[in-house]
Amino acid sequence: MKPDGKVVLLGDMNVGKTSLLHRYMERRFADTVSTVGGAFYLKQWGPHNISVWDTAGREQFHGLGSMYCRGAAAVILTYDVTNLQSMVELEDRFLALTDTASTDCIFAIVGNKVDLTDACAFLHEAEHNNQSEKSNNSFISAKMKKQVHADDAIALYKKILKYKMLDEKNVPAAEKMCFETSAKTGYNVDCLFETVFEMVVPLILQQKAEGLPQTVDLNSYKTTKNTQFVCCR
Ligand SMILES: Nc1nc2c(ncn2[C@@H]2O[C@H](COP(=O)(O)OP(=O)(O)OP(=O)(O)O)[C@@H](O)[C@H]2O)c(=O)[nH]1
Ligand SMILES: [Mg+2]
Repeated sequence: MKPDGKVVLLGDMNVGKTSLLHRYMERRFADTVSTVGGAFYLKQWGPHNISVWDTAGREQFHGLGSMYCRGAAAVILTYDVTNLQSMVELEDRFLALTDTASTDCIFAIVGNKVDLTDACAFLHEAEHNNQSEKSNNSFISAKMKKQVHADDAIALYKKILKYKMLDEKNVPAAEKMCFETSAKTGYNVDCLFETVFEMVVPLILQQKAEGLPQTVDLNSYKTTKNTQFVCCR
């Protein structure tokens, strides 16, 4: 089955790319091993099949990144809210990899592991799972310092627009495309992927429409041939 569109997760090692994708597709949080190369899931979204690529954040696999991004309809740039360096790397190391993506590529910026810093994300699972013994008190004792804030993600989004020479008026608003998630509790994970898939649909339709003239060319070529055949007889 040929996918209709491609979404790629990029970001430093250990930020939780594999965990986010696993949470969304398998509906759970499991132990992961650091990704080697890349892997993809196929997601059926209405009549479309979207491939969602998980890439390796390790430096040694960096060269593969632009290959995975080739023709991507959306790129999800992921950082860890407890690790400032992971945000710095997005701009320094990962943004340039998206040069091979579609010119209309949609960007989302995701701060993961927010369960470690924000009570609402930590308690998220508790709302949906009565067996959970989580409490606000256990959160307060475990809380970590948030090193990257939502404003920093919005600033990066605006830098990306500049880098891509895109006009803010023609792209989704920064506030809509910057997310804070927890693969561990599931907080905001569905919202992230569903927002991205919704936005990718018009692009898929456009790519399909652009593919149409080729089909027409092929048919007219056949017709010409047939006509010639008739003439020769
Ligand atoms: N607390 C918390 N831990 C998380 C979360 N997401 C991932 N982790 C943990 O962070 C570590 C790295 O997660 P991965 O999903 O393997 O990270 P990755 O970005 O795929 O890393 P690479 O494959 O090396 O690029 C694992 O120990 C996960 O259990 C989260 O939302 N909250
Ligand atoms: Mg991984």
